Amino acid sequence: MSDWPHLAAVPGGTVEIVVGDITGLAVDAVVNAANRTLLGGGGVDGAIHRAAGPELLAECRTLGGCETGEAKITRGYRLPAAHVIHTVGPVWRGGGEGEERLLAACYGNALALAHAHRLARIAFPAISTGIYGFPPEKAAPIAVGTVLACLPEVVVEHVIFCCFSPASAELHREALERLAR
Ligand code: AR6
Repeated sequence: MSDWPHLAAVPGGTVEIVVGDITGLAVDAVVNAANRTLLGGGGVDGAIHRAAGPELLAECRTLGGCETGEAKITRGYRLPAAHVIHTVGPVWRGGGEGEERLLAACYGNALALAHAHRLARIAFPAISTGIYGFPPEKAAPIAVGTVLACLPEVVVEHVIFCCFSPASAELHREALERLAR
């Protein structure tokens, strides 16, 4: 039997950890780990643009890019998710250039935008831990800790960490078990 999904009740809502492809999730918003152009790329960004179709890129062209740590919202087009919240994670440069603060800002700003749009269910990938090289074992507690801190303050009530591998999911579960007590 699979260890996943893993579901936990926390102050302000519920947190779920799944292993899979975020483009298949029928939530109010999926978060995209984009770059500052917002014009597509590889990894989860490429997968989201492929699944959403060319209308997503057309809307992204109107947004004027996005700074690292900030977030912008579009419709989801052909995705099962209603919206995409695009955020730009930091490139890992050894940890001395504000990478941890910027990664936390991605999660916090994505949740604030979801709150402003009255969205209840949102799914995050493990931002920055692929092409941008953020060590996954450092990223998971920042992701989980920021979500736990924000959840009581926002209308968002269900957060899914959509991990691409069981190893990534395990890191998120360990962080959740440690930080949610
Ligand atoms: N569903 C869920 N997670 C995924 C998927 C998917 N379909 N595909 C990959 N991941 P990355 P970054 C995981 O590289 O590090 C792009 O070119 C992946 O295993 O997608 O923030 C952008 O345009 C990893 O755990 O994003 C930027 O230029 C996590 O998603 C740059 O990459 C993030 O990996 C952003 O790099």
